[in-house]
Amino acid sequence: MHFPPDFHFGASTSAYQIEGAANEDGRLPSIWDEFAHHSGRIKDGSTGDVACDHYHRWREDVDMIHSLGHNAYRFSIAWPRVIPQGRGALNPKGLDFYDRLVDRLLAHGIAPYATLYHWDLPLGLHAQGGWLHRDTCHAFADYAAAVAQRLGDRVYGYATLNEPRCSATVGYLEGRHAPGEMDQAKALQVAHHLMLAHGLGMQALRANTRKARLGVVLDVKPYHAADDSAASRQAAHNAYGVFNRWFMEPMFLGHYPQDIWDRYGSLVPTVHEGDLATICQAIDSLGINYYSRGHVEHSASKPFPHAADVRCTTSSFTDMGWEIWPDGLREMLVRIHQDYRLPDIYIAENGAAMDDVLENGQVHDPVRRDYLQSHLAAVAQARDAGVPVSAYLAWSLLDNYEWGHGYTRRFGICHVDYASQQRTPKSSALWLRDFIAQQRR
Ligand code: IFM
Repeated sequence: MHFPPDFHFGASTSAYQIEGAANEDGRLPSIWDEFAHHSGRIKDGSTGDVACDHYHRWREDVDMIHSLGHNAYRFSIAWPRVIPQGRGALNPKGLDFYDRLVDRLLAHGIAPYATLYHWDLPLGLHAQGGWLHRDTCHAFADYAAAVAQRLGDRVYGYATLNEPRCSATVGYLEGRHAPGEMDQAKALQVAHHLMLAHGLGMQALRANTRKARLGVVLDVKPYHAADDSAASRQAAHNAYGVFNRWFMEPMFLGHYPQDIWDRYGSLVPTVHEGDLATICQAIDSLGINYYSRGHVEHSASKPFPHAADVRCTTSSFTDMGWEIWPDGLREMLVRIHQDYRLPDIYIAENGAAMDDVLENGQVHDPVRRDYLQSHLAAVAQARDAGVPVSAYLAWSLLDNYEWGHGYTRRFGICHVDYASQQRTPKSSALWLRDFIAQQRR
């Protein structure tokens, strides 16, 4: 494996999952505060009120990132910290926090990658319709402009949204994430509005930056048929369309995938004239989040895309129950490059939840180390095949609040003892540090 000297290696986090300080310095609640406190749907009943207390420990956290040899760090900005009601008055203390964070990263030679929306919609906006309402897209663009005016080109890469598929599907169809709805038509309308917010947000970022790299972060997955039947192959094709093409084609080609649109029938979203042109903005860089593949068979009893998961008996799985399938990362990189010819792609998230144990001040996590190594190899193979991949950011820097799973899943390359807030780099983090150093030689 060989990566060029300017390749970025680092790790990712998101605001609600690590910051804590939920009621400090003018921050108001987001849909996740409400959901975590009141839905009864968080596995351990926990909230992000304290999380990793990063809001108070950000200096030490940046120093730790530096000590691990990373030259990039991806974090998200909490909209309810910066514009607590979602629209209107800016909260200077909120922006100050990210301003200081960015400066410290830069002082350590770490490129800041900032995501503007990682699922924490201000509750005030949700009360007015939230993502079901077109106005929220314009509020997002105003927020994007405010952030870019303050942080400007000190941020290396801005992403408008993290995983709009997940916000829309898990939040509005499956009900496992905030705001906990279960309605396919609403999920598709929300997806459309998220993409519209991305387009308007891109315009706002473009108008307020000169050299920062602008784009979006999408979760991606290849789908493989579990058997050779035509029905299962069709289910895999359709599932790929629902998961990936539904978002990539509007954003990169300016239209919805017609085959999938037709299959949704009366559930399709309301699309205004000009929306798709707004959504399809030229981006500088696409972030992809890759964890696993889909392995499916046809199931007539399931709603479209009629695909049922099949557990592959020869595979290994993470603590999330996700199949470890590194070649899917190479496959997706090559396919996205062939289909859309984007100028740059980076891995914005990739990692594994494991049942880690802190023993004698150490965490030995060889399965996670192998996971990182095999996925880095997949990135190197994609680069060798001509795909322009510029960065690999592991998910996550820290064990953190894993949404509906609360604190029961550990994704960090650094262990967090939530009682003492002590951070301990796991053996995978030390392996990655040495791997990066070896690449730099
Ligand atoms: O923790 C999440 C993250 O917030 C978004 N991508 C997937 C991760 C693991 O589930």
